[in-house]
Amino acid sequence: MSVKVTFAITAANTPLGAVVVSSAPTAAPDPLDAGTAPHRADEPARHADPAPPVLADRAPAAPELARAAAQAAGDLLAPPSPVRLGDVVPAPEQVTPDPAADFTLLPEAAIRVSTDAGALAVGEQLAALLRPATGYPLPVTDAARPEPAGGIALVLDDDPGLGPEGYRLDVTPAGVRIGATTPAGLLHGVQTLRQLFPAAIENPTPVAERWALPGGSITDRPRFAYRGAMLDVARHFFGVDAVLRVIDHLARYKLNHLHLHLTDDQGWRIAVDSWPRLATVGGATAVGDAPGGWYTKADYRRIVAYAAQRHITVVPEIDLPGHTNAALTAYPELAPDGVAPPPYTGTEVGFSYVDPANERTYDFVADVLGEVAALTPGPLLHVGGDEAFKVKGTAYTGFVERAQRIVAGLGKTVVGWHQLAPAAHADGRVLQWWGTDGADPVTADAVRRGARLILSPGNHVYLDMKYAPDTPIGHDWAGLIDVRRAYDWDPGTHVADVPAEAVLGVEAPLWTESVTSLAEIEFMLLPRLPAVAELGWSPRATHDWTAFRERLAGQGRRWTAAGITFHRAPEVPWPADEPATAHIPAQVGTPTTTA
Ligand code: TNX
Repeated sequence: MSVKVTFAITAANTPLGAVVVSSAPTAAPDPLDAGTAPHRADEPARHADPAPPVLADRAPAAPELARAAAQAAGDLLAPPSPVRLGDVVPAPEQVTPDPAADFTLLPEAAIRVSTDAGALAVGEQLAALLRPATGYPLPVTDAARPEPAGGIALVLDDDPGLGPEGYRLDVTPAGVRIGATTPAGLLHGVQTLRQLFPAAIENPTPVAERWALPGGSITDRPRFAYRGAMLDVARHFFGVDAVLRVIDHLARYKLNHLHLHLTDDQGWRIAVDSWPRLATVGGATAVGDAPGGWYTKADYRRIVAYAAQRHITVVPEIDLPGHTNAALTAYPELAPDGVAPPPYTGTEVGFSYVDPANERTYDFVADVLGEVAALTPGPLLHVGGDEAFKVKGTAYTGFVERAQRIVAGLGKTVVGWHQLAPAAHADGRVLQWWGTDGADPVTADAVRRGARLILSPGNHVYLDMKYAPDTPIGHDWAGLIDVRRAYDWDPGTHVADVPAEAVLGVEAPLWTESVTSLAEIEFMLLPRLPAVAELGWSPRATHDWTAFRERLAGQGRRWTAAGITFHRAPEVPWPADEPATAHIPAQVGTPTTTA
């Protein structure tokens, strides 16, 4: 029995105890502005200087009257919400603050939801988000026409202007109302509402806090229909719980697709009944001799169901014809020479392929894609197609065209990396563009023939790239990607000669050659994933780095309160009172021993 010594990165997942965040503005009150002069609940009301005695022989001057009014109002003034209505990531389409309409959630509040199973499920999710920190019971009830009534109403409305994912959120003294045409829209509204509460709402245990919300209205809907992230579970394997947590991060920023890169040279991660050795043999390895693993069909269904509850569609990828060493170790008959290669635990690419000249290869493709399609309610099936350096010309395009027909025969829409471009068009096909130079005539030509694009420019959204030269993990072949670089590009105009209408949306891939734990996943995703999410969701008119970095800074406290690891990128003005516990440790840690 061999003993492997690995180094476990110590996760910074230590939820802080009772964090009370109260960042109400502390500017000196203007005595003439009695209605808005801020003060904090935990300090005595700021009274103006004692009003001078009113002399009988003259009428009081206006400033004196104002001072007297301010004094009378005194403690009755509620402190304003510590969050501004526009402090949301991704930036909403339209924000209309009403400082006179702040609302405070009280212990007796209820969540009232339209009578609809999907809306009720969103109501339960909202309650689950708010109960831990508030400690309030927040019962969820349904009604034909729910009203806020001092709590929160989630209402399925007939407002076609909002589209399938939009919502309208109103905060008034009577409570909160979120309206949408679908449960997905309600959930996006809920994610906005979550960010409008004080950051302590993320605490896993009750916090003594005034749960104030800024008054006003938000009307919001996405710019692009496809907003995604990819997790490579092949280079390193991540269990179901880690994937579910990543899904939570996607939902928080209104992403609606999770692309799972399920197979590669270093590991095959999904059970296939008709070719069982793919998982049992091909799944046993990972980069650097890290532990392998694979998802049973029940595991995969759990991921799909958890994502679906959050209105996130899973896009499974079986990478073909290259990136297949793990499959070849399990089934050497698919290898061009019929000989099993040794398992591969390095990080090179482009050396392996299933034999495009062997009919058995197409049985394999049809069986695998058939089983994966049957597990996947979403319409998209990703067939990879990248870096098959040894399958050239018509051997490559012929293989891709057959794979595309197999996908169509399963009733799914094919997605592939943009290397698929030279192959014949297939109805509805989607190319995932990961280039680093927007001048790409081959892809532009595929678009003219009908393809649509998901944009994942390697030098902007490859979240396996380092932030800076000293980032402890990650690559730099596509350059360093700091937060600004992840944010400062426009999916609508990025690829030359591709019109915005051909762009389905954006996706941030996380390749995991150097990523070995959930803490490291979070460190690479945050804070760049919200930048990509904003490109996918927010209207271009809101694009503004200076404003974005301020809004993003507010997320840091939330991640800390929730025990989420992130990179304190220096270009983001994180609040000074942020405890510095969220740093990923350098590549040192506690040695753990696995047999
Ligand atoms: C390229 S981009 C790859 C992956 C690697 C990644 C590392 C693409 C479709 N393929 O196989 O993991 O670079 O950054």
